[in-house]
Amino acid sequence: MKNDIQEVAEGVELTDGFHLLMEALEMNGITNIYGLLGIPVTEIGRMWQARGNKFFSFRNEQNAGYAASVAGYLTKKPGVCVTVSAPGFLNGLTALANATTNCFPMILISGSSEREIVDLQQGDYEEMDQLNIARPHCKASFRINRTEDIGVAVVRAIRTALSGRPGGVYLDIPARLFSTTMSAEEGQKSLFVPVDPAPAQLPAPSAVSRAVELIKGAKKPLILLGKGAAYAQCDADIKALIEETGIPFTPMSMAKGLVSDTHPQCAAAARSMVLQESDVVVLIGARLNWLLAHGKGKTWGGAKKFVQIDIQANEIDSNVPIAAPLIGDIESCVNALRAGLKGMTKPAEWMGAIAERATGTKAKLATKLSTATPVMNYFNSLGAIRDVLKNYPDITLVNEGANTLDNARMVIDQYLPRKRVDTGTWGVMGIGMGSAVAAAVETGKPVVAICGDSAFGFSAMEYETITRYNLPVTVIIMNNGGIYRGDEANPEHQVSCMIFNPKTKYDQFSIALGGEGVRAETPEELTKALEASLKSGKPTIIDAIIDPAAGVESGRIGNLNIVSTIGKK
Ligand code: OXT
Ligand code: ADP
Ligand code: MG
Repeated sequence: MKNDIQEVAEGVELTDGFHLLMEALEMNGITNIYGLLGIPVTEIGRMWQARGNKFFSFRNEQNAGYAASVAGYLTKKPGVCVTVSAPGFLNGLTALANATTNCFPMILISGSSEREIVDLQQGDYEEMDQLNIARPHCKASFRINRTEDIGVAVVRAIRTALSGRPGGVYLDIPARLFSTTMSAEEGQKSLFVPVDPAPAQLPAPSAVSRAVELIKGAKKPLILLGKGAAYAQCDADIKALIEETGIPFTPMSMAKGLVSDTHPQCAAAARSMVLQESDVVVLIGARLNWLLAHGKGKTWGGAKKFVQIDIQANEIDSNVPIAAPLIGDIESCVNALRAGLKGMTKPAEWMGAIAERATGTKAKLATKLSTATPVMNYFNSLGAIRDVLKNYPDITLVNEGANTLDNARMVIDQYLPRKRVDTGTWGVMGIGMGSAVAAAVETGKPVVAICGDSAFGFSAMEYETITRYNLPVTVIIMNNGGIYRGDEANPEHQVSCMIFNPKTKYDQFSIALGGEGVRAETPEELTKALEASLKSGKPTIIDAIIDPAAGVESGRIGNLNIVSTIGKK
């Protein structure tokens, strides 16, 4: 192969693929890599660290990938994950697909086998046609074949991940390229930084006027904030739009805190009412997918019109007709709306009705949160957690599970933008520990992960990653002994497929992996343990013992669970 030939004169200083890749990443502001090392990428980790950068080494690539994707979401720069070939690549691919689904910018870099062997299927070490396997699961799948192309490939990956709708990019590097050499001077010249990789995209003036007219004519307008709005990092503009127009808003789960859950215009506690009764809904960075019942049916009540702000033009009309599409970046669209809506009459009566409903719902919830039970349930345990977390508005909350997810989302207020990371668009279990690592690393602040016991199991071994890097992460495991519930009866001579070993002690697991471990059986014990953990900043698992009968099948999405039409046979 051409690459193998050293084409430079003797005495000329050389560089190689490893160094060019690292220099290209560094030049583009990447300082943290999440990954798992082995043939052929091991040297990247060692050299990356030796150069003063951070390599966060995981126990399974899937979790490293989740960490990279969350880093991308939190920083608006692509998170980078490095894996070995075939099996490592496939583990990482789940996370790359998840990043793309969630619109998080991420780059998965995998070492791969040599083309001549893969293409003839001659059985190389960890042989796999990774480039083509990755293709349907991300925005773009690129291979680098020549050292002089590394600079352009990295830039292309960054621009693809960030521009338009953000997402995942796969970068395939055949093993031999890492050690292929070229002139250091020429190599240096081949590296560069892209100009404006996520350019502003201004909405058309006619589209803005159409949306403005619709909103001005509404009697019961509603703003619905999605995680695209949180990602956009134009928090002050969105808050200003809400306050200047007086329109109530409700957040999707990861948009909680973009404008505080305690803001007087927050309609989260009257969610079903506002979805049903509103007449014009302004979607900002939220898709009308399953999480929003596809914009139709009884969730949405009577006739209504949608204004939809999104950067991806073909998202419009994906499920129902959109009366006023606003295609552009959220910051530009929101500010264009603000200009057009200046002086608009605030929907005071509508806001008043919502506030009344929300006050009633909150009072009902407050009673549940303070009602003691012989064994903790989701409400009194989460109530205790909520009261502690009020004093720590800038911790990141990571949340996964079914009942654990749905109830924590309902009970725990968020006060600041991008402080909640959860199972996202796919409702995927296993994002917990990877997300916790990334949130702690990227924000430099403490993290609390509230995980169902099933959910935690998907990434449990990464708790060792957390203790190894001594990250300020508190993991609260809502231990009800099973998926959804822990009280399912065993069939004859078998263990139920929905339950776990009731002897499992997650506090002891933490101690075994070098962290602190506390068992909490009452809300008071939970409060004490959480406060102590947050004060100490030490990695801690709190094993919160929850009544095995407290949960419901599939949490709040039981309607999606398919059951046999003819019953058990
Ligand atoms: O208005 P109404 O009356 O409707 O009330 C709403 C609000 O008004 C009110 N609210 C409030 N009240 C008072 N005060 C305040 N402040 C307040 N705020 C809100 O609360 C309600 C609810 O509000 P919400 O949450 O906003 O609205 P709602 O209607 O729930 O929203 C709808 C949705 C769809 C947007 C929302 O429900 C949502 O985001 N859902 C996401 C659900 C999800 O993704 N679930 C995870 C998947 S479940 C399943 O797939 C699981 N698996 C299978 C599996 C998966 N997922 N992945 C992989 C890789 N493998 C397998 C597994 C294995 S879950 C699972 C494990 C489960 O076991 P665990 O042990 O981990 O967990 P436990 O269940 O705890 O045992
Ligand atoms: P949620 O699950 O919170 O409802 P979604 O992930 O469904 O949110 O929707 C996010 C939407 O935001 C996607 O359609 C994506 O194209 C869009 N988006 C992401 N970033 C921007 C941006 N900067 N400007 C405009 N739209 C964006
Ligand atoms: Mg459980």
